[in-house]
Amino acid sequence: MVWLTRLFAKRTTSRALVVFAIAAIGLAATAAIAWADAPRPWEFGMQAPATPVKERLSAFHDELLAIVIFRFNHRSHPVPTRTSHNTVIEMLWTVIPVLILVMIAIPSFKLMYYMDRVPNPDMTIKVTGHQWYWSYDYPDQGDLSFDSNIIPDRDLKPGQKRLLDVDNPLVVPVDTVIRVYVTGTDVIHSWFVPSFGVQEYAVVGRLNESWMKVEHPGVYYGQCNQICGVNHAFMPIKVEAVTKDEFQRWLEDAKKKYAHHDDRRDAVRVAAASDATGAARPAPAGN
Ligand SMILES: [Cu+2]
Repeated sequence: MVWLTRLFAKRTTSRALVVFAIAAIGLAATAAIAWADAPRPWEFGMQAPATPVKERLSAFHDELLAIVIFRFNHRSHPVPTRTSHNTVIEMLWTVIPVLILVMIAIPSFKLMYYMDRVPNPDMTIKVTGHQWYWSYDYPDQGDLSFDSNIIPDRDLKPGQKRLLDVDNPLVVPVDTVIRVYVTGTDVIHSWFVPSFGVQEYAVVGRLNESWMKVEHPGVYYGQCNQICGVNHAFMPIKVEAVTKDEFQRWLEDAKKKYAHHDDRRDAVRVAAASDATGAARPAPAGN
């Protein structure tokens, strides 16, 4: 192989001779090894292909190599291009992405802080995730609390949304800054209401905080979006945003309606895991 190295080193050697020599060596090597191959001392080129894939890989490599030999040699390119080790280009492709990232980071951080800081909350709601329903507490509204369960398919009334409507929706007043505490009692859930931009993990033993200020009365739906068990898909969230007057009226009724629910806090209920639609869920005890 030393003679080959010298051959390359000689500037006067014709390219055609070099290519012919390489091809001859390649052919000879392929013929000699008889369909078995392993790395060899002074190996020149790739190992012989033994599969259709490797045949194509080798052929592609050889095509490119031929182009490189004919196109990019010292006679065709006496002065090499400086597309590598080009200080200007390297500066640009470092600095421009940094500037782009900074441009993204500034509004991104502003938004993260806006989401994170509760601006002088008018009221607080505590959301608790359970396998597989939510419960809602209004600690500063006379400790009102109740469970919110999916409406099974068989009980759906016209107009109610399958897998989204619940028996007792969360009711909140509009134009009110509401601090939302989120926690859990069994596994990790996540209270996710897309229209509110609120998505908060419900973790046992932790009190996570988010906030919302609903601007328009209406009904908003969400879902648990942390895989939390067999009925993960059947613990939807329904929020009714009402005017402040309507909210006060609802509060009066709700305090009576949910008054007997105080024993619920210690209750651990396991939903019927056998029914994938949630239809066979037993009615929560105490309702
Ligand atoms: Cu969940």
